[in-house]
Amino acid sequence: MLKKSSLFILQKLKLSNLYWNAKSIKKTDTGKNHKYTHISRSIQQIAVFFLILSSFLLFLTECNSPKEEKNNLSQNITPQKPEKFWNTTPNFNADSCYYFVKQQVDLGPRVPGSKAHEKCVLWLKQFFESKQCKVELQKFVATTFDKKQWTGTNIIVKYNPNNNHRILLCAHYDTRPFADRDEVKNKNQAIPGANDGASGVAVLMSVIQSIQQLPLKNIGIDIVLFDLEDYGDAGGDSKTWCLGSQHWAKNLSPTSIKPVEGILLDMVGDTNAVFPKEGVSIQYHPTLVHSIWTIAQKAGYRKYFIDESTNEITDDHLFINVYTNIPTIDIVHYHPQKSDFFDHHHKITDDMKNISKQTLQAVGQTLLYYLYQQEEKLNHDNP
Ligand code: 1BN
Ligand code: ZN
Repeated sequence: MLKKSSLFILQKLKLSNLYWNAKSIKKTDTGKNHKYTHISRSIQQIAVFFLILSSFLLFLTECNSPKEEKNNLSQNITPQKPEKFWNTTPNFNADSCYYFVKQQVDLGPRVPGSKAHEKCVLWLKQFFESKQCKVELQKFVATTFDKKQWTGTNIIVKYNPNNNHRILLCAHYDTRPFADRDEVKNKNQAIPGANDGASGVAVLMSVIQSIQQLPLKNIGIDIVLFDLEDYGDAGGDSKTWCLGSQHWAKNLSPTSIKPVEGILLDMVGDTNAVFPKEGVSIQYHPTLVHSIWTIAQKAGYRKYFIDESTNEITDDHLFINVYTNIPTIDIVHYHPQKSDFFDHHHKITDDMKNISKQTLQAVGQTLLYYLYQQEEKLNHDNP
């Protein structure tokens, strides 16, 4: 458990003890200088005391960083100042997050134009308003690839609406109207969208809930829950996907404070989730990708936040990056080796059976750590 520097001091302690003992023995052997031996013992005791004290202090600083960071620091030669946010960040509650996924799934598929979709909008609006956030419903008209016209609704949530340093967090809440990757008999059914839809929304709900424990003062958060993400033409033009985010990105309010950066969550709840560093994210905001993956790995979530990258994935963040100057990354379940999303992608099996509290925890806690790291950074900038 002790890191190298502590062990080094302990070794020094042992060596210095041996040294002093040897010296005392040598002096007393002659039968002379008894007084000198007595003084040397006192010096020895003081030295031992200070060495024990410094080892103890080093041990205490070591307890300040999470699991993997301790191992990393043990190989690090330059000692780093521990960051306070590891200890102050509120806990993510995976139980309530799981329940938020279930509540959405229990509404039925949130397909555009359906009662479940309408209920979901009102339920989300009420939830965020109950957490002291400002909520705006951004209505828009869109035509899908099958020539149908829809009135879509993006849900825009503002936490600390007047704060100048804003971070965008987003997900989509609509679900795909057809399970076109399932076997023939299921292809025309709508998917439950437990992972592809509900999981990202649920994590953002739980993040806002956790923040209530220790309100952020230096940063504001814009949460945007996009509509009509998943009504695209599989194998067709990428612009047929993500209609809500395309509308939002092309119509940013000129009077609103623009977020400095954004994080999109998509399919973040599956039992076997892996989140590679995605191509568009690396292209537009490499430092944010690095920060998030570093935090996740130090927090012990390396199993999910893998050290692999993938090609560009069409998702809401692509259009945010193309149409705005808010550099945005995507935390998205994708298997680089299989070049595919999760096993139940666009199948009727995208249900609660495959949702894992551990995966939700990994994503939610990582996001919270990042937000409180930024909060602490801004504290140092404006003490
Ligand atoms: C991701 C998850 N997408 C929809 N649900 C976007 C997408 C999927 C884009 C397949 C192109 C192909
Ligand atoms: Zn989808």
